[in-house]
Amino acid sequence: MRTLTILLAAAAMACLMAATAVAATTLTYANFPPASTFPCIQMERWKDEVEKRTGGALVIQTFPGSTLLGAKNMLRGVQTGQADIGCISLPYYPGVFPAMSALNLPVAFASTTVASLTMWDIYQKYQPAELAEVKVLTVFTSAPSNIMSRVPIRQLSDLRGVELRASGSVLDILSALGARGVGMPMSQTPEALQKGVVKGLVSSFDVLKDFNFAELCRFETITNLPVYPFAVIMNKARWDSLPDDVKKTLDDLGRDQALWTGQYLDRHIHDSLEWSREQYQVEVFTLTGAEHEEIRVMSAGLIDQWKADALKAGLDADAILADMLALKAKYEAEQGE
Ligand code: DTR
Repeated sequence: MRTLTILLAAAAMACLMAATAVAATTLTYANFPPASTFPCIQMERWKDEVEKRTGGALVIQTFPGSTLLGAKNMLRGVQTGQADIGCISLPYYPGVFPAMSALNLPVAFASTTVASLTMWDIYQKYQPAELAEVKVLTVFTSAPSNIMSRVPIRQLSDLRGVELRASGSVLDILSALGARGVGMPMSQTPEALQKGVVKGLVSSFDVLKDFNFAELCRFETITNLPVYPFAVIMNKARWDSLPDDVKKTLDDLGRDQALWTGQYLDRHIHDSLEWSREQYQVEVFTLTGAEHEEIRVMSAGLIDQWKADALKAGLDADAILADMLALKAKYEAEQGE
């Protein structure tokens, strides 16, 4: 009798486990930078929200730090199903995203929250063909880009000949200002800095703390260069296989996640700079009004270049740009910027 009870209990347990296994779908989510950085912090928040909102029907298995896919093979890896979900930084794929790269233009975004919400609305309105082969789950941007370097850049003329790591439009702006821009994804930057291949980098200040770049880069120059747009994309066939209620839950989370990430990063860049001041006594330089104007004039050509490329890709460049600027102004007013 005892044996029978044990057997029955074991059988019941096995059925329960099988039922749970059938009910829960696991999706893999790849990311390229280390777990401590903001693209991965937002990934963990998205995972927690999804698991909560679907009551455990979806389980998200996260892979930070290029353990499943890296910065450059992320797009292809998601399209071919090596990962179900992946996080891409659009400026790492020159020419691939003619519409959404508008967010990388020098239009003086000062807030990540504003830039991320603007990006979400632009994506929703235009649904550009460049992202049609994947499902876009959410989008967000980095904060405005500044210089972090091992040599002091007190004024724009100090940039002459200095090798600085960047990507996308920031690379072009650096060349226009006489610096030597070196293009590479963020995930390769720690090694390039260590080895002295570059003397610094241009990105948002979160990386001072999250990569501990403040230890090597004791000099920070506030330049307010463009933000970098990101998209979280999912394999299309895998998306199509999800039940409608789960799809709706993920769709409902998209804008909320963009807002959450923007607010997180806006807070975090301040914490990171404060931490760097306390931990490493970093020096922070500000430029004069005339120097900011010089940056604006030197980078204005990028907007025309973007327009020409967007037109070539069959896009209504003027409409996208006008909408982006109108949304930026709207969200700035709403956020009290
Ligand atoms: N500024 C972009 C994006 C970026 C900002 N912080 C991080 C952290 C980890 C990866 C990317 C980014 C860049 O320099 O790539």
